Amino acid sequence: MTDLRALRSDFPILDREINGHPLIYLDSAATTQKPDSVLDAMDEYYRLYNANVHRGAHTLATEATELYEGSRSKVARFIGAEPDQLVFTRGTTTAINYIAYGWGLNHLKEGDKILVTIMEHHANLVPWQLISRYTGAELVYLELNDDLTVDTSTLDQVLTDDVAIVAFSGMSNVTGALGPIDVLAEAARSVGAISVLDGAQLVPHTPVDVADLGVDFLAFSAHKMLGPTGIGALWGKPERLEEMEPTEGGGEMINTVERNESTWAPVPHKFEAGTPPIAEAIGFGAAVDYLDAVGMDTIAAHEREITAYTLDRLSEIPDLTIYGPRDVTLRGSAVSFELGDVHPHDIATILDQDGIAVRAGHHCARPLMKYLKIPATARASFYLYNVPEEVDALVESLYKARKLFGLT
Ligand code: 7TS
Repeated sequence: MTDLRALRSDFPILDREINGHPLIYLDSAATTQKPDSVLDAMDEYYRLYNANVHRGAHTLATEATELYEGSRSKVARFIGAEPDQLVFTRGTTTAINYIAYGWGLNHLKEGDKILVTIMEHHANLVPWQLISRYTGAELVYLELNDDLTVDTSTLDQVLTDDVAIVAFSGMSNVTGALGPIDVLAEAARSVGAISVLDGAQLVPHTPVDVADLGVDFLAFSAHKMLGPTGIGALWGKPERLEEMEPTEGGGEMINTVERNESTWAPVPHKFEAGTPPIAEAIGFGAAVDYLDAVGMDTIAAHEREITAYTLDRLSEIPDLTIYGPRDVTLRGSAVSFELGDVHPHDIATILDQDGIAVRAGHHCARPLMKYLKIPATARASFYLYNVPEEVDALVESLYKARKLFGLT
């Protein structure tokens, strides 16, 4: 197995004990832990370079601006993009809302359709529902195959000329299923629709190059890829970003302001109103430096191996149901499961007693839960710092839970 355990010492939180046990952190799909280099970069900014960006002519302001814009270049390069195609946002959710309000509001009309999949996170559903209210557009859904990958065989029926937006996830945060990116990007192009890729669970886990994706927009969050909370990115094709209106107005995003009207700064600044999250942007830059140094191919290989091992080990446990593809080429490293009729929250509580952090709940994907006819799942999710012994501990703890709940 690709052994990245030497990296664990870069993550100070992994030294913690929880309920008398070493922390076993299996909740990286919710948010990842942060290495020293990210924490230090943010600390250093506040200690040495703290100033607002894009304004003052003084030395600190220039240095802070260089760090902030330097991070934009690093994050852009990480996905094969140019810096002026990369907008800093609060995260994936904000990025998708910017597209919905900034592009959708000006382009959608009554009767238009927004094609999504049933496995979307609420972040890629609710903004479209909101925008439908204003425009009279309507959501249409692709459903799932038996292995819980997206069923594209019904595309012919739903892909009509009035589809204006195709919005889909690169990887489900519940089932781990990878999205059919090529098929849906091509489907969007074929009817003149724009494509929006929710990359929250994709960009952290696999090499991504926007030139290969074929989509119009990509959204992702720093905190799911070793960076801080409060920052993420929206990448868009230059012509799409030009077509998009700013969702927020204020300082920084203008060119001229008169009493009754204003003109906008060039992309990407027209989308970054007000003082941006400067320290967070710098932390985001340090996070992609860290990922680059390890290598995204190495990280992807490691996750595939630990996911395969997890699926194998979980399959041994009687009464345990895994929700998601078994084939590791069709999935990422978020593994959802149920144990008999024990409520997933009870599972998570028992695991926590052994120091194991998993998430239980609907994972902000209620339409998917309804489709699967379950209220919730427990979910173990992995990243570069996880090791197979942690999977063994999870399995041992699940056997304990079986006993405790009288499953024999
Ligand atoms: N899209 C997907 C696929 C996600 O998994 C998440 C967050 C989001 C969008 C929203 O990202 P945010 O950074 O703007 O909040 N997913 C999860 C999760 O699975 N558990 O906690 C947050």
